[in-house]
Amino acid sequence: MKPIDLRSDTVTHPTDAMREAMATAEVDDDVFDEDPTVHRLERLASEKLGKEAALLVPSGTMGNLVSLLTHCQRGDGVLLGDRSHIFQHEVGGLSALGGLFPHILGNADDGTLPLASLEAAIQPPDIHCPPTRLICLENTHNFCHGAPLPVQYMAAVGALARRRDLKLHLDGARLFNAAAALAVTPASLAEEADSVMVCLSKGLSAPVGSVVCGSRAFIRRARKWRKMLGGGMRQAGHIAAAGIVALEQQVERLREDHENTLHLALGLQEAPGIELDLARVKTNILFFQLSHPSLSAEAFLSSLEKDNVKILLTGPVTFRAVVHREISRKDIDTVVQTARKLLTA
Ligand code: TLP
Repeated sequence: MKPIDLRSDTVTHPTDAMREAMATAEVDDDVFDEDPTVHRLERLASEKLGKEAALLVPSGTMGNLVSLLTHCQRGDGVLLGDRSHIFQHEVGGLSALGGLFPHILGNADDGTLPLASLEAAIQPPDIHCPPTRLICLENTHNFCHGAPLPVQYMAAVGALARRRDLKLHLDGARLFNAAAALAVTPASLAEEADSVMVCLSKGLSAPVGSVVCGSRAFIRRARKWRKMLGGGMRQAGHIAAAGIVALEQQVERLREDHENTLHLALGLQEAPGIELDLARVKTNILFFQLSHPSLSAEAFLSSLEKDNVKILLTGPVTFRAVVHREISRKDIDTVVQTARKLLTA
């Protein structure tokens, strides 16, 4: 029996339309910048994000790294949230490969970096200090319960960045989820950013790929960093073809995932030992805690798995469940029943 896999929306498989498009894509060598399908995807992505140009990269991690390397020089300071994916889950690539200095600020629970802490963290032009070059935001904010950051906040950080002569990079791995949750366009959320990375391989279900968008000059320089990192791909149109289907056919239905996530939260909050904050459930990511008199977090996790339900344990008693296209309303009901059965036994 196929497991109900809530570990991440990255587990989604390509749709039939994607498989068809990949098989029949017109392709050529993208390192020569001659793949027509990659060009189509990059045009489509840049239009949707309201930027001049775009660059297909193999992963979100590479997209963020390419962007940071393009904005900064060795020794530059980057303002980052302590719960950001770039800080926590990208192997420290910005320091290891880029020689960049991560200046870590506390994320508020809503995923924002308070304007006052950003302002206070900007280093003076002092011989002792790494020059602050870049602010990074994440929208939706994965480890802040998938919080969508509103347009007004993005605009305020953009204004601050311009005033203090900094660049702004947006990790928009799930920017389309944020746009759906806030009922705004993805371009309005990316407007203030000098660069934005969006993933095609998460809720949008493409098998591989992310796109970095920015000005023409920025993307020209980013292309060279991508090559240096080994991300120059040849007949990449086969991958881009699935990405085009993702952007054209999978964006509208993200709302369904958000509704199903709320349904999951409503069901789980009734189970004994589960604690969650319903007010924080805004997109497709649900975090909850377990404090049960007789069942440890590890035992709960492995019992769920025996019952065909996979989720992630992200802290000693903290779980993350991510809803996606391959999770139906019926699956959610099954998960809720299974969890309740295990916790009341
Ligand atoms: N996130 C993955 C894991 O790495 C945690 C997940 O399952 O959520 N930015 C954000 C906000 C992300 O959530 C991720 C992946 C990335 C960047 C990196 O994308 P990939 O996995 O394509 O390198």
